[in-house]
Formats: sequence, C-alpha cells, structure tokens
Amino acid sequence: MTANEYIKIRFGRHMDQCTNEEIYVGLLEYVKDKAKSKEIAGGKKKLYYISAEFLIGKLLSNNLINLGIYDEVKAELEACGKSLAEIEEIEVEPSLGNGGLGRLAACFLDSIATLGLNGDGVGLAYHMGLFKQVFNNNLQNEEPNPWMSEHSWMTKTERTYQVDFGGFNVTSRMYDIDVTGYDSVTTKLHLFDVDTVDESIIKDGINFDKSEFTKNLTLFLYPDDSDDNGRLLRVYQQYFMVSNAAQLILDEAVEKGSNLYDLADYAVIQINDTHPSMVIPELIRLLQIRGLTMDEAIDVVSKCTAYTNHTILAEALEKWPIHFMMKAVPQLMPIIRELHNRIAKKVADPDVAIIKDGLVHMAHMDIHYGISINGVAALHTEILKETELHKFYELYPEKFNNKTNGITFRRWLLYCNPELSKLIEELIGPGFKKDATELKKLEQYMNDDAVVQRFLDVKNTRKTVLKNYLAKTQGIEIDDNSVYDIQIKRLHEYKRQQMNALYVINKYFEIKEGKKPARPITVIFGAKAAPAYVIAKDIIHLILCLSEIIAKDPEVSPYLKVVMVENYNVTLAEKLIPACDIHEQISLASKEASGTSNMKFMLNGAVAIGTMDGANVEMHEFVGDDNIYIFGEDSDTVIKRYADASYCSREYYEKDANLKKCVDFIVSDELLAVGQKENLERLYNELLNKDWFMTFPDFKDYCQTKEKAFADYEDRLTWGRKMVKNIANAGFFSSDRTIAQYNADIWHL
Ligand code: DL6
Repeated sequence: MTANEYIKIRFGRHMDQCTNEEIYVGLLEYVKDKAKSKEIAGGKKKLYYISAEFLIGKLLSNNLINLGIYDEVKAELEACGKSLAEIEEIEVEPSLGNGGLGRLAACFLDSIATLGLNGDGVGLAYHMGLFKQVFNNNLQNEEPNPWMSEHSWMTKTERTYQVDFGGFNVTSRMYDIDVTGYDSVTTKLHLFDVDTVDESIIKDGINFDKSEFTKNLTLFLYPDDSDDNGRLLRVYQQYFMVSNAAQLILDEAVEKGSNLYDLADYAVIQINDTHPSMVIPELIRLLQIRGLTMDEAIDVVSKCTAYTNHTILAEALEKWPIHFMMKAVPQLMPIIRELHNRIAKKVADPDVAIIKDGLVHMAHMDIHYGISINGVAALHTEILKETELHKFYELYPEKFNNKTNGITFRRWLLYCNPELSKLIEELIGPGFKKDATELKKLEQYMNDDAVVQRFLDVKNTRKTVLKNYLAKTQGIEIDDNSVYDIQIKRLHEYKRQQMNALYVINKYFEIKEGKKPARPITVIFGAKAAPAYVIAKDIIHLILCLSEIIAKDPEVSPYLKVVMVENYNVTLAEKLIPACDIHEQISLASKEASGTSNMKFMLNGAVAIGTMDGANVEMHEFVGDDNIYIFGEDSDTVIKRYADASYCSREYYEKDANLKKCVDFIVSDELLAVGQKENLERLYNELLNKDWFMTFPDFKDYCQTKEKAFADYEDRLTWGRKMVKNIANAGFFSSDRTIAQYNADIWHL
C-alpha cells in the first residue's frame, strides 16, 4: 500500500485534501506499520545497550530512508503539491541527550539494526528533553523542552515493573520506539516511565520541586545537580533505569529458556558511561531473589556486562555518596559492600577500591565486575591505559580495548546532504551506502578538476540552504560567499570555544587596523551550557556580545560575522554540517575522548582545524598533513604540564602582547557597553588566573594555523581536493564499523 492509499483509508480523504498535520500523523502511522513488518524474532543472545541518553533526533525522514521509501513518499507528496520538508517541521525533536554521548547511542542503535544484530536500547522516557536554550540580553536562559505528543513514535507496551526505592515504590511502564535498520530489520529502543510524573510542578523556567520523587522521576533529562536534592534525583533516575532494564533482561532470558545460571548465553549489557552502573548490583540482587547464591549471582553477572568510558574528566566519572545510596536504594548497599570487600581482599590499593572516602566509585565497579572496558578513540584508550586507569590496566590488561566511535551515514550523509550523496553515487555507485569504505574510490577523482568543481558546487548549494534556513528560522542573515567556520558542540572549557572567541577578537583588531581578509569570514557557534556551569554561560555571553558589537561596526561587519545559533540541536546540526567549510576541533589535547561532530563534518567535505586529540588523531592519519590543519601542544606535553602543576596563564599573558590585547578586550568599554560586567569580568579573571584548559599556550599557533587555512581556501580547486580527500577517507568513521567491532570483540551476538 502506498502512503497515499494509507492516508486515504486513515482520514477518508486523498492526501491533497489533508492538512500537513494530518499527513504527518498518517505518515507516522504508515512508517510504524512498515517498521513493524521488519521486526525479527531475534537470536538467543541479545545486547542491551543501556544509556541515560539517546539523542535520536527527528525520525520521520530517517525512517523513510532506512525503510527504502523516502523517494517514493517524497514524490507522492510532491504530486499532491505537498513538501516533505514542511511536513517534517511538524515533528518535534526529542532532545533526549546532551551531546556526543547521546548522539553516539542513537547512531549505534541505527547500526545495530542495520547490521541485523539482536540488540535493543534501554533508557528513560524523560518528559522534558535537554532544556530549550533562549537568548535574552546576550545571556542563555533555559526553558522546558517538551516533546511527547498524542501522535508519537513511542508506543505504549503492556510491560510494567515494580521498582523499589528506600521508603516507597513505583510502577513503571515500558514504551517502545522502533529503530529501523537501513534496508534491514527493526529493533527497539525501550524507554521507561512512571504514570505519576506531574509536569505541573515545573515553575519558573526549568525549576521544580526536586524532593517529590514520584512526581519528578522522569520529568527532566539531567536535572540540575548543583544541590543535594538534584544529585539525589539523579541516583533515583539511574536506579529506575537499571532496575527496569535488569527485570527486562531476566524476563526475556527466562522466556527464551535461560535457567539464569547461563544468563551470559542470553544477554550482554553495554554500560554506556557510568550512569547505568547500578545494573551490576541490581542484577545480582534480582538473581538472588530468583534463587541464586551471592557467589553464583556475582559470577553470572560478571560474565554479562561491559563498560564504555567516554571521558577522562574527573567530574564526569560518577562517585555517589554512600548516604545517597542508603536513602535512595538501601537494598543495593549490602551488595555493593560485598563487591567492594571481595576486591579489597585481593588488592589492597585504595585507588582501585569501589568504596573510598564515603563514596561509591561507579566506574571501578564496572571495571572489576565486567568483561570489557573500552575507550572511544585510539588516543583516549591509550590515555586510559597509561594514565587515568593505569592501575586497573595493570590488574586486567585483557579487559581493555579500543572502539573508535562512529556515526551513521544514513542520517549524516544520505539524509542531511542529498546533493552530496547523489554526486557520490553518480561517481562510485551506491555501494558506499552499505559499505562506507567504498568512499575511498573517490580518491581517483582528486586530480579531475571538473569533478572537484562539482564537489565545490555542492558545498555552495548547501551554504545557500543554510543561509536561507537561518534567515527563516532564526532571523540571522549570513553571506553565502563568506567562508563558514563552524564550532558546534556542548559548551565546555575543555572544548575551548573561548579560544575561538579570542581568535574573533584578534580578527576584529586586524580588520580595524586595515588588514582585511581575502573573503568575509562567518564564524558560527552552536552550543548549550549546562544551567549550573557558570563559566560556560559566561563564554556564551562573550560570544553573543562579540556578535553584537561586530554586527554594529561598519568597519568590521563587511568582513567578519559572528553567529551563535539559538537552541543548537540535532535538527540544526543537520543543516550546519553539510554547509561547513572549516570545522573547529580545538579541545585541549588529551581531554576530548573522541568527538563525533569531527566525523560528520569530514564526511560532508569540511576541513578540520584541530589539535591532536580524540579521533582527530586518527583522521589526521587517514588524510595526512595537507588535508587537516593541526596545531597546538600534544597530549604528552599537556599531561606532563598537569602533572608538574607548572602552568601559569598569567605568564603567557604578560609575554605575548597580542594575546594580552585580545584578553583585555573581554573587559573593554566596547564589550561592557553591550554585556554584563559581572559575567565578563568573571571570565576574564578565570582566564588570567586559572585557564585550566590551557588556552593561552595554544593561542598563537591557533591563529597562525587558521590564517593558513583561510589563505589556502582561496585556491578553490586545491581546497576542493582537500574536501574530496576527507570524504574519501571518512569510511572508517561509520558506526557500522564500530558496531561490527563491538560485536566481534565484546558482544559475540
Ligand atoms: O563517546 C561519545 C562522546 C565523545 O565523542 C566525546 O569526546 C566525549 O566528550 C563524550 N563524553 C561525554 C561524557 N561526559 N563528559 N564529558 O559526554 O562522549
């Protein structure tokens, strides 16, 4: 049945008589039916990918592509005078994630289904996704970001569980979202919720009563954790997630014939960062209730779980106070103590203990009691082995492995850049859609000027698409003849948006002094700062203030424009990435575990300016010095500098007059005229007295390298060859490759 026929039955009218809203609902149901027909019984062993975040993005077009009916449905709509792009606008993006970690989980689900693997995602059905970002007076404000609606990709299931907390219990319900594989099977994302959640307790932005756990359990993704109640709520949320997951895992295993002693033949659990770590003691607890001894339960669970580390930042390695655990999940503490004691008997070193100084170290539990621990890029895994988790590596060298991240090419090429996808298909055939390494064949065209020009033409088309999109949706005017220099990612000091802002100031001065760039530059930022992360919000403030004063300055504005898009999300990324010329991957070396936007940009023919950090290192290996702009100190230097505590930002500031001038501008009269003194002074002082992520040592090299990139950009054909080289070598960064490696090395499905 065609979409048109389906809609006619559903609404009693032909498509051209329906509103866009009706067509959206009709297509949603049509797609759900089609997806259902591709569900498979599944094999004996199943993967449970548990994650606090699944940043899935809008699903309509993605599903149409994966089901192989995108062109057909688009044509049907066009024949009725309707536009798929307009219909897609009705869909609200579910922002069930914060950044790379959540988007990675979504890409992984796509690849698991595409490879036909027996694996589902398990998470929470937060009523509010990550906050909606709104700018007022050049400051970030946060508003609730609801996404659930009557007509949704989520389907209510009959599966319910009881989850016990200290002093009360709740009844959960499982909701499912179909995950369509590309020309393959459908798997599931299971999201758990409770009926008692009460959205009316949200007051004044994103504030709410954090103490009413039955009302707020799944209300928000990452509730503000700047106070104890907020942190405690995270423990409640995490336990709610893993208790549901554990009950589901055991039930499904038993349904398939497991006697629970052989659970590892039926289930493998990937613990995505430490948020789901409590699944280990919870499974042990449930297995004991079902008749296993403690010894047996520990033995069984130790064969089933694997842990992925996504950061070396201490703040993100969760440690929960024992008194939180005693309050929220007292039933787990005896088990956690037992797990701790067993290790303490074998290894006296407190650095590898599970309980230390009144805190439960979640990652330590994952490492001692799991089968695998992996980092997410080669450099990151080496740093884990050699530095951050070295003592664990000495204990369990065989458990450590690397799985360099990847992205789904369906969303990040076929969907978001149809023009590029079509050109590639014309040149090398459709094979790359299933086997991304086939992109390598594009290298044969690197010296064919006519073909290279076509890649440049596609880029120009996408730049105009972005220009029109930003004008329409955000009222922002940009020049599509300018070079688009884009940095989009969470706002964090280690990612160093502040260094890019200092570059903007540097350029502003140059233009004022008469050194005009060969072509106008548009510097685009997209980033949300965690609501309680004061300095990150100050950096946003600085960027917005710079944007304002530059736009108002007739001497500078023809040559430089600074844009901070509001409410950066997956939908915006899908427009920004295909249009980008130069992408910024400028984290302090050693701090960015991998990065995944770098891969999306590379695939879309943008050229990186970056440090030797995360997956940039592997990208550099693939494309060579001429096709990526590497600058800055390497991770060894940085790690050493932290170790000997020798860094003093003020020394750099005093030594380098140009740097000093740029930094001082943060608190200049010009900026204070449009900004808040408190915020700008705080940021200025932070940089001058701390600069924990070492912006100053890299600043000069950064500016010089960027100048080189802008100069090279003017030789259009040579630049076009760099673009082709990047696209041709992006195949390794397909999440299909990553997932195939997880399966071969860890899951064995
Ligand atoms: O592995 C996915 C993604 C990496 O690409 C990023 O480099 C890394 O920062 C991110 N990690 C997190 C965890 N917390 N922090 N920070 O989001 O994971």
